[in-house]
Amino acid sequence: MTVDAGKTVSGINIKSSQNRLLIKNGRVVNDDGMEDADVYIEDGIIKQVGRNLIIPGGTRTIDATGKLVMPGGIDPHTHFELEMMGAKTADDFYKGTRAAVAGGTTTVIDFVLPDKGQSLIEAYNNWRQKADGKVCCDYGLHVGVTWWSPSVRKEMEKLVSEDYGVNSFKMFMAYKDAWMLDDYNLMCAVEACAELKALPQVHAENGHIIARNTEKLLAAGVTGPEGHERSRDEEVEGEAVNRACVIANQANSPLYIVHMMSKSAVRAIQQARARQRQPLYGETLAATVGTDGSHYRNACFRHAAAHVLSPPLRPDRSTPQAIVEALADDHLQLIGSDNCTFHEKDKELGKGNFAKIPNGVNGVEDRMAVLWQKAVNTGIMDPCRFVAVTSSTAAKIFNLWPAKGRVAVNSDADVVVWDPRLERTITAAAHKHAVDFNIFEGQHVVGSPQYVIVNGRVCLDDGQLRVVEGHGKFLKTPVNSPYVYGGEEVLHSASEHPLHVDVAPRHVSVTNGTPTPEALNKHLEDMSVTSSGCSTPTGRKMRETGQRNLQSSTFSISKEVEGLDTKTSVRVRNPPGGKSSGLW
Ligand code: URQ
Ligand code: ZN
Ligand code: ZN
Repeated sequence: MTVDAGKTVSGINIKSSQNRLLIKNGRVVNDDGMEDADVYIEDGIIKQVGRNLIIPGGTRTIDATGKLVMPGGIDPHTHFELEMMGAKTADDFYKGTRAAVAGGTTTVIDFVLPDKGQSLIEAYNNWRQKADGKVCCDYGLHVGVTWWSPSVRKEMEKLVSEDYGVNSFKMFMAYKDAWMLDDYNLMCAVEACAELKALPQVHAENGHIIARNTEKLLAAGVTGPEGHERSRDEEVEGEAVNRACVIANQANSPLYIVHMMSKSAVRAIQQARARQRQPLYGETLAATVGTDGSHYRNACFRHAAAHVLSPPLRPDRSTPQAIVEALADDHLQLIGSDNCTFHEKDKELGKGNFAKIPNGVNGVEDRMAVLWQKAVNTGIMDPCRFVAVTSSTAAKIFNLWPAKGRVAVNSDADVVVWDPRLERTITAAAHKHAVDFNIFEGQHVVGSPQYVIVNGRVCLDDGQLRVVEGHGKFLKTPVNSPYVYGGEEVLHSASEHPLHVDVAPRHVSVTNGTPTPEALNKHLEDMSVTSSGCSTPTGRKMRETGQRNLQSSTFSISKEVEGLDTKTSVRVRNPPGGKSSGLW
């Protein structure tokens, strides 16, 4: 067992000395409200939330005065220890999840990506073997459907069973001659997901157009990283988003579109929502809000190639803010990282041919701080919506709610104490990734985690990283998520929703993206400390299933303390899956 960067601990029950923890004087932020409350944690579970708690002696106390106490982040999109395009990612499951925890993320969902013709179960077992002993936080798995046959359909059926615990499958409309499915097979796979009550996910790009454009660009002598974006511009992404939505609608299936990178893509999903029967979920990336495609024109190959991912960053420099606004307005529902890091030497495989540059960037560590900087410090998003898009919505979609994605009694003790005033500059020299480059290099951010608690263990302790290799566990994600397939009729327009209240996002005064101390204080004070304090669009209220028995605590509390009361007031601007009225 490894603690932090290489110290070995054996025969020590690492949890025993830290199994009771009180987070005092903070402001608890959930996706549907905020409340000034203390949080008591025992044996990895949140046992009490409120004021004047009765706490046993010997409990460690963290003072969270002036801090926000939020559910740990859930990154729904990582690639650790992935082999692709002749290279292997720099971040393995240890270093990748260590970086995640450093940035406030306490759950990741990685992708099993089988080779064409490979058994999905075999690939799943390989992924479990790579990850189980290494992860520093909990993790789940999506499985790629990279080829199609009746045997694949049978394996999907097995994978959604309790033995395997998979509830989402990713299909590729790009990477021709590798992972791409044609439309017929894509539709078969989407239908299979709907029949199994799993969630289909798509990588939406047009692989045929990309292949043809690549031939033409290379023939014209465009061989550098700038050719990557030119071979797959916004239109190529928008077309595929629309086609994926049509296929899902024909299959009468919900759909989750991963890594949406452009205004055209968001426009396409918005248009589809106006006509679609089932929910459509849109995920964007930290990379999309934190940087842009101007880097592809950098004269340094290393620099430009380090930004290559698919779909690419867009040269339109208004894209990052537009994507943040789409997240705030529920046109997009969540933000992942697509963390898929390659060292410089691996990116060099594409020197002389941009199509051979291994695709992928960092993001799992900086996802939360970058979004906070671009969205909350600019006044575009309030902290509740921040929690929704970085954590709670992923928990709901992938059926981990309310154990994950919520600070409430009986939820897992995955908690972040967020210091909205902590200032730092992102740099590869200080990041926890294994990779030698950071696409957010030099960015100044205000707001970062001070403490990160993973299953009740303090893994970031006043800024000091104390992760434990193997501390995380595999999370089985049951199919038939009530959020996706719930009994309630899916609503398509905000105004149709019985709880609809139009509330404008709260804005704070900013100078160059940095809130003034007065504005920040006002922003935090302004927010009501009741559950109605957020202007965020919230999803439908969930049945709080799977709650643990409070009495299983080793400490007997005389008075049961309820979790945050979120039932008194619910403000909904848009239903889950986004509103359909009006073009973005
Ligand atoms: O397509 C993806 O999600 C992975 C496999 C590679 N990363 C990327 O460029 N988006
Ligand atoms: Zn993809
Ligand atoms: Zn990916």
